[in-house]
Amino acid sequence: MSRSVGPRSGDAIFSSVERVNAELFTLTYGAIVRQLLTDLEEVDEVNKQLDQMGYNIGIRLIDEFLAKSNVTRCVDFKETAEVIAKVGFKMFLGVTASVTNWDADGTCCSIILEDNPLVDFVELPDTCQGLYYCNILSGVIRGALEMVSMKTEVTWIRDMLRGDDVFELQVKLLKQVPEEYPYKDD
Ligand code: MYR
Repeated sequence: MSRSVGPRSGDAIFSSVERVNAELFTLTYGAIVRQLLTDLEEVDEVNKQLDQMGYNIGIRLIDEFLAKSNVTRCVDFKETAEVIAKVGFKMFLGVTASVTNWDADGTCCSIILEDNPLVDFVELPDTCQGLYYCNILSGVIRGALEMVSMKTEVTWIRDMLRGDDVFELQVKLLKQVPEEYPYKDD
């Protein structure tokens, strides 16, 4: 097969580099999960560990997110959820998600992911049926939101690796800690 030589457009080079990066990221994540399964043996322990790793990433990633996205304070949790789905997922995973299933008081919703690069090439064996393969994502969201004063519980409701049609993450706002104004008004 002949390889084309000569100039290529910047876009073509950029997209092939991006694709390789995305594949490397996906394969690296898979290797981490596989190693955790080997080391910890119990699927529940792997779920916990992935969540904790995600949390540790989330508490750091929020600074980069706020700096790069220019997102300012959200007026309410509804706006926050939209920002996560449309801006956060795009920035860090290259895909967007949708927000649905709001409860009456606007403190609980579902984030739906139809496309999830973390699971490209992934098929779970029967021994891993209880595994929440993408649990790192729930931890990232929980950690990031905690840094902007929102205590949340993030739970997987649907998972394509378990045969569901989409990925669905339920995000529940447990507590919003008001940020204290650091100066005294005279
Ligand atoms: C605010 O009201 O202070 C802004 C809150 C914005 C929170 C955005 C959190 C982004 C989390 C990114 C998750 C990416 C998952 C891959």
